Amino acid sequence: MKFFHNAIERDDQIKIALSISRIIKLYPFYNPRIPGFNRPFKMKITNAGSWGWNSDKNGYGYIRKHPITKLSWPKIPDTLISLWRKYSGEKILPNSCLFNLYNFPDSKLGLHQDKDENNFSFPVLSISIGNSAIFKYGKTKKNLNEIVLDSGTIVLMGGASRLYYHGISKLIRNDKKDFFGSHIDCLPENSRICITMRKYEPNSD
Ligand SMILES: O=C(O)CCC(=O)C(=O)O
Repeated sequence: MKFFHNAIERDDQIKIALSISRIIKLYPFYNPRIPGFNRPFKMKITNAGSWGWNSDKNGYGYIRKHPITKLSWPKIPDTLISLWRKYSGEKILPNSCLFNLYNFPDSKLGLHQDKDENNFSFPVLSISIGNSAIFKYGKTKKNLNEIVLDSGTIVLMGGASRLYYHGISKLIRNDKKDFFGSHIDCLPENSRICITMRKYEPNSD
């Protein structure tokens, strides 16, 4: 697991937030549901790329279209692809980009491994924008580390850490309230967006 703190300058973070606010006009955030239990996650998602990650009562997986609007996912913004090129160490580009929206104070994401992609030789790269959050991670669920992810931090899970458990235990209040303010359409104040880029390989059968 590699952490690149302060990897994205504030103006570029705002550009990224603006590109997400354009995407969500046509591809709104929605609540994925926990398979089996059919309970909503405590965060919302939407996607870009050829494949979007989804979870519903039937299971986890990758889908081609937004489940509510039924539109094919939009292109991954170039600014995000540039960050993949700079930080992932991987020449092949991602074909999936998940946006998670966490609202203060209740949103969180339980410990999990990213293992719906079929080929784990490609890394997973995530970008934090907005409120800081507490990120827990480790090789097993019993031996966890904890780190604060501030806006502009990039996390790379590749090689030995590709299948590490990880999750968000808590959002931290942003008293400045100046980041996702009214100048960024559609994004609530005091929220956090995590952008996760991955390469999904559909099974050939
Ligand atoms: O919000 C984060 O930093 C982690 C996101 C994540 O683990 C996921 O979407 O699988």
